[in-house]
Amino acid sequence: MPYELFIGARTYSSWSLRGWLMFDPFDLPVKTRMLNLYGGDLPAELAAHGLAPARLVPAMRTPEGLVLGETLAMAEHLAEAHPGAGLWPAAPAARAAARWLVAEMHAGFAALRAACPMQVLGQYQDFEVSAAVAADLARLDQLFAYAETQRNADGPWIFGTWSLADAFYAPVALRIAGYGLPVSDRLAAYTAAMLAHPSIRRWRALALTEVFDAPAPYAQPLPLGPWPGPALTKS
Ligand SMILES: N[C@@H](CCC(=O)N[C@@H](CS)C(=O)NCC(=O)O)C(=O)O
Repeated sequence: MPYELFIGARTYSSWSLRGWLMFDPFDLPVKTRMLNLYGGDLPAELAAHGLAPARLVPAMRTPEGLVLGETLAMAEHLAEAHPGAGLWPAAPAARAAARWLVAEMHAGFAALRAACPMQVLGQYQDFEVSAAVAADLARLDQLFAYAETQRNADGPWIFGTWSLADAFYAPVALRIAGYGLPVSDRLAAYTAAMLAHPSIRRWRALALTEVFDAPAPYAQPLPLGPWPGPALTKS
């Protein structure tokens, strides 16, 4: 039995995407199961699949039957179980910095998350960036600049090669894309790399098959333009 990963709507569920990005880019086999994020009683649905006390998505079950219902625990468990898969950066300083960034993502960026719910349908036009969102974007750039000083490898990802840090920051890149947020060259390049990543493209292709009852979740009162190609993010 491979890992089982229980997720919500691919179109909107940023945490589900984080969970999936702990598997797919590392070639860790996983069976993905879709739950109804908007059914009204997610904890009961999770319990019906034997996942109590998990109450949010993603949740996962390991091949040994261990249930985990928080992304940080999932990340650490997978890194421990697959030491050769490179989930965390190999060098201790980079690994510690990656844990810092992941923890700050897990706990922070409240303004950006609230103002720009993740969606992969298109790019909202004319989104007005509040001071709080601008401050979150500035903090993001500061953290990425710091990560660059801890890198041991070249590449487009936060620590050079893809790591769990990128799994946690991917939804932020998709928010930059989905709302046309004005960002530094560093963040624009990261967003472009993320839009081109095969796992992200696969995730979005499946998201586009999803159908939701009207009104669509998280719809913004703004025109929705096409999903940006890598060259279309603003800087
Ligand atoms: N801290 C959790 C966050 C998970 C989370 O907020 N998931 C959302 C979907 S993106 C959810 O399950 N929402 C359903 C609800 O709040 O009832 C983690 O790291 O796994």
